[in-house]
Amino acid sequence: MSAPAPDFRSGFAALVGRPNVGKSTLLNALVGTKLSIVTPRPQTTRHRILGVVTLPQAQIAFVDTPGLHARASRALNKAMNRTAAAALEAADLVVLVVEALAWTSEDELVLARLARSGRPAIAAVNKIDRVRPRAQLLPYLGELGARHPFLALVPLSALKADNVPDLCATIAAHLPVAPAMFPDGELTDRGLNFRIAEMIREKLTLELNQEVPYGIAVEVERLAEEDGQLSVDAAIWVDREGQKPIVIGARGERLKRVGRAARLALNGLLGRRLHLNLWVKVRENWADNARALRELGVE
Ligand SMILES: Nc1nc2c(ncn2[C@@H]2O[C@H](COP(=O)(O)OP(=O)(O)O)[C@@H](O)[C@H]2O)c(=O)[nH]1
Ligand SMILES: [Mg+2]
Repeated sequence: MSAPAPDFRSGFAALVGRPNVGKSTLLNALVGTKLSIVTPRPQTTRHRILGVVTLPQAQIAFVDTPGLHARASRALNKAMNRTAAAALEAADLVVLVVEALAWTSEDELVLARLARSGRPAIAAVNKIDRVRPRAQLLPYLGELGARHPFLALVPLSALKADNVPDLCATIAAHLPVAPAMFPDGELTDRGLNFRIAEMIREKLTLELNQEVPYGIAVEVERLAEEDGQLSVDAAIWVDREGQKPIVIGARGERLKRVGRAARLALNGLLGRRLHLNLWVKVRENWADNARALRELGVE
């Protein structure tokens, strides 16, 4: 291996923004693999997710965060806001993710947090695939630039992986000169149990109606090598007895669909065959209970 370049740059870049602007989709596009789960529902991301991009001249440790949101009344939502705020404070650089042509009071709230942190910031203007003609973006970019002294405004589409390398290059140029923090090829600090649990939660969230997903947590209880495949027992925690039949579905059909979808996605992602056993368990009001949150890994 050659010696690191003397002007190699590295640091943490936090992806912050209101729920649903595409932070997790962007993290996955940046890293080139699915590390963070994505659904059309706000507040899908509950944890801090690290995704490392190593370039010839720089290493960027991206941190995907739960969306900062107003009206956080449950313990779970408060913990999610704390996680996002902590990542923002610890970052060398902040990437504020916004949705092209949209600006809401929740964006305003996140920007206020960012301004208070005093961190250097870049704005990633996401979902430009929806903007036709593209010239419509210009006044929006002008207004955004007037709201805060961003180092740069980068229009992109995380979904179509359009202009994502430009964001990397712009961030890299603004990181401190420092050696790499992670070995080349290391993409995340999250282990297999976490990634399996999250994939199950994604498939479940996609299946469920409006109300239930916020009361769902998934925990891998056993993971073992058996006959050349991974055998996984996972618990799906609901916070009320009444949600159990909703998750299981008539004759267990819904749970079967979730298991099948998660298994197929994980087969592709991990390049391994796996066998999934899912159980639905009740833990009353876990989302309001600080101890239960810690036990379920929500920091
Ligand atoms: N059209 C379009 N949709 C996107 C784009 N990026 C994300 N989305 C969608 O926006 C929704 C929320 O995405 P997600 O990454 O979970 O947002 P987060 O809550 O900020 O992490 C999902 O339905 C994504 O497919 C994009 O570039 N274009
Ligand atoms: Mg997310």
